Amino acid sequence: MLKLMSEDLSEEELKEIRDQFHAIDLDGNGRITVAELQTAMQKVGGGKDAAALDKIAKMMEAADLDGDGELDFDVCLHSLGVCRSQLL
Ligand SMILES: [Ca+2]
Ligand SMILES: [Ca+2]
Repeated sequence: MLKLMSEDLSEEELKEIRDQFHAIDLDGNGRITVAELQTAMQKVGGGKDAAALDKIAKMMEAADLDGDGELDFDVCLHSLGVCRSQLL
């Protein structure tokens, strides 16, 4: 999984994203829920209002390809950058 996703990322970039993933994954189960994502965005200054939180939920929904309500690390590789650029 990581090998596939890391093809166009440097080791450094991958490490940075993995660190961010772990920072967002509050209960440390290796998957990110919409609540964890919203909490993380608020911490870094995003998700200031209901509209922003709704936007996070919508992006989460769009990124959650298998529809189980949680994001795996490989999905987050793609979505973290998008979330940050839109919300910060
Ligand atoms: Ca989690
Ligand atoms: Ca999922």
